[in-house]
Amino acid sequence: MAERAVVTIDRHIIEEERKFPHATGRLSNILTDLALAAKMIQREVAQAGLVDILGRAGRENVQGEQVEKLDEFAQEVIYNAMDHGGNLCCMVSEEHEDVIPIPDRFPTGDYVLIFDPLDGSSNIDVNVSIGTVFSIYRKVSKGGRGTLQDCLQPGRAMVAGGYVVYGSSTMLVYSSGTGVHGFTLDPSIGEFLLSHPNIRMPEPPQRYYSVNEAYYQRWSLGQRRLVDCLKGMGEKETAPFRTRYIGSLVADFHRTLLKGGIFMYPRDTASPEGKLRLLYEAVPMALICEQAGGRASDGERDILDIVPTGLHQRTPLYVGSREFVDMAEEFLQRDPELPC
Ligand code: FBP
Repeated sequence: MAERAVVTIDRHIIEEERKFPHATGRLSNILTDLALAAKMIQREVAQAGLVDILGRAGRENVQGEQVEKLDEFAQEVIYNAMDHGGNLCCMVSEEHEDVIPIPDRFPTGDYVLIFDPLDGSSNIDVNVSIGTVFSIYRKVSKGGRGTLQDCLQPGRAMVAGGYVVYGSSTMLVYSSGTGVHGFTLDPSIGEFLLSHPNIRMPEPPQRYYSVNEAYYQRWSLGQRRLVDCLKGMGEKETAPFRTRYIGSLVADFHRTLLKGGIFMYPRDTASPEGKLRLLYEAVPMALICEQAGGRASDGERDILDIVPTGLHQRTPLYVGSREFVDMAEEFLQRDPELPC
């Protein structure tokens, strides 16, 4: 019986590139280098309990959070995989305050890489799925080396984006604007193989909502009424939803993408701007979600329309099935005020 065509991520990237007659191959190089970095991070994550890679690195990052050793490892792996290929003009990372320049000894290219090396790091020590998130933009400034201007582009200008989820299996999900494709790492051959071509959010979607309800008292009235409604307790008669919350954005989003529903990280009295970072958490998920037929909003507008003003700016996030994100916006716009 004929073997089903095995499509590695390298082959898929080249086939996608052929759809763009003027492609230089540089974007493909960036995506394949990222896939390599993901394999190296996966190997370390998989044996985290066996080697001295769990726990804190003993320093704080720009967000004021304690940095985990695996955060640092993932940061270094991605930086070293991407700094010398001549494809990038600069990088931005959750772990670095400023724009990361390409070392002078290496040539630069026309793309910007923005990434969260390891998202959900608070779950590392307890063996819960974590992830890497990335987005790629074309350089807009004049001259060789990248500038802040190149890094503060709205999500609509992204040329490719996605994430890696290190879970029961390791999957890389990306889009370069022609649909969403998922690849599962086959450890026996060390290759990401196409396992989920052309991912579309299910219609009708499953009725899942995902939010940290421990912050209920800190939410706006609109947010509280929304969650009450999702639980079938609201003024509007709604068949109750089921809830799922892992506390790891990549894992919560991946479930929402494949099953439908809505993931929310609202703004609240402790984080009036929201907690999640616009550039390297919300925007890449918004691209994947929209490309798969869903929506991503900050409660008022599409995440991909937001023009960033700072590398580490935060945003509320509502992402998932279009009808549920629309519904969330209605509730939020009716009662937006945060409690005093
Ligand atoms: P970092 O680990 O990258 O700082 O990520 C933020 C994050 O862990 C997300 O992955 C997750 O969705 C959220 O924070 C969980 O926050 P909370 O513990 O407040 O629910």
